[in-house]
Amino acid sequence: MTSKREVEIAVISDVHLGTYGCHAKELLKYLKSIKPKMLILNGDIIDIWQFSKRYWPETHMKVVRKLMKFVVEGVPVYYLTGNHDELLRKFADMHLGAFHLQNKLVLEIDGKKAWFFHGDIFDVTMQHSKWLAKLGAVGYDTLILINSFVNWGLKIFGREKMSFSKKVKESFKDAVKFINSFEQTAAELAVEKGYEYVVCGHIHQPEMRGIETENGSVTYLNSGDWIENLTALEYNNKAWKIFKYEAKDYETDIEEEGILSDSEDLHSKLDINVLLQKIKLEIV
Ligand SMILES: [Mn+2]
Repeated sequence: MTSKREVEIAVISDVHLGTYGCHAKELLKYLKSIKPKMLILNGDIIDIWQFSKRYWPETHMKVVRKLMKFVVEGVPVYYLTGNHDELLRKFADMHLGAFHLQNKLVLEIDGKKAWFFHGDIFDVTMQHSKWLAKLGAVGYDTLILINSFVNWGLKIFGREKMSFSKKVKESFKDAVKFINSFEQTAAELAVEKGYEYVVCGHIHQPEMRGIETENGSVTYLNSGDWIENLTALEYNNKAWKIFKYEAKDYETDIEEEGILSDSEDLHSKLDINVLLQKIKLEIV
């Protein structure tokens, strides 16, 4: 096997494990091909919304195991919550060894402030009260609370939750409009807060571009998804890029068999005791 590619920061989002659309095998190949110094999972990794016990293939479990392996090896892994895994929000700010469960993350990367969050808060705020999303005084966690409250309210009145995929189906023109205003809202909020990078997921639209706002400019990034685009964001040598998974790059490298044998290896090494021991070591 060829040596693993070193990546300073890798960001993935919208994997939707537990759904038919998820390209778990491809993601597994990608994760096995890199050696990240830090891994950011920017929301909707496990699809708890659509989760059914009937659909949980072995490859999906292998992705979870691979992520756990990074944690055991001491790679900082940030699991940022999304709307399809919003049940995890009540456990936010939980830290277990190298594993961190949070709603958002702010990092200083080579002197520049980067703001990571999934981005679903804009669904409700953009539709019902755009000013709310832009209100700098309201913290991100407060917005999440308001969002859950609005969704709860919608449910009470028999209306469905805000869902982006639904919007796409409704009309392509609306989707383009939605993506544009999503990116613009994220950029405006980030400029207001003094961040140089704003990194989202949620809209399944990989992107990397500078956005000008009235009050300044910001680099907007989106890690895309593992349903259609099969993309990740990678930061190396002071620059971001969008990684796109191409089947041809992986054909000879790790075939089915490789994945299987490696996972058997994982079975033996990655029992819960090893994990607990590791966590204990970190605490001591
Ligand atoms: Mn989402």
